[in-house]
Amino acid sequence: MAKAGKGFLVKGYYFITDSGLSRAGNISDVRQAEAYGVSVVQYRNKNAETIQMYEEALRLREICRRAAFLINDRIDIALAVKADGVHLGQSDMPYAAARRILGPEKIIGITVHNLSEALEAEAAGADYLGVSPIYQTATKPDAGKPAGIALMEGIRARVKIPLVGIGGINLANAPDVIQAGADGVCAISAVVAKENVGEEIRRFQELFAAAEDTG
Ligand code: 3NM
Repeated sequence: MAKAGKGFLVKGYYFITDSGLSRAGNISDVRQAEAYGVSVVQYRNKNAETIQMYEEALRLREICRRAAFLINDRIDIALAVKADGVHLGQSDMPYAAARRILGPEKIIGITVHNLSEALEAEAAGADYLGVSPIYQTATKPDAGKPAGIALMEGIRARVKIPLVGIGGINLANAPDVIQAGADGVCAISAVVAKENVGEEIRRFQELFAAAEDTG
């Protein structure tokens, strides 16, 4: 089981489910993500009924043994299935309230779009930040204007907790995001929509290994 709270490290490819884009379904995709050694699996489902989310999250919880298992937005589902934590956007439950509900051990990640949100989230106690959107994305139509890697660089210079880039990231542009200081990258359409999810994850993990080799 992944360590929660202070010992938690986001590193490399960060997996987020997308049942709309997936070919083989969330269960199969998360099995692949776990098998290929991702540090985080985030269950994100904006359309499902609560009962469907609960039942699917329970199954995914069982699959994620090495990977930290996080739930997007839904603190109630995270508690109900004993997830390792949650990922919260700027219009989800505020960090302090989420922390009171979840207690000190659970992982809480926060999406930020600028430096001031990043500084605020770190000061509040977030375990890691999602920095978004780096590039143009069709996966989240309301993601807003792409910030480019300058946002990652600017936040990296001021923030110590782990940073994950998201939004329009693919195998071609991920090296720039890593170079800008990202500890992890999330790429949904570049992985989940592909035939062989595990193989695409492996390619992303190789980019991180290559970046470490060259310092
Ligand atoms: N959140 P893709 S962008 C889930 O900007 C999500 O906060 C975003 O998908 C944000 O890798 C996004 O296919 C979707 O661009 C990312």
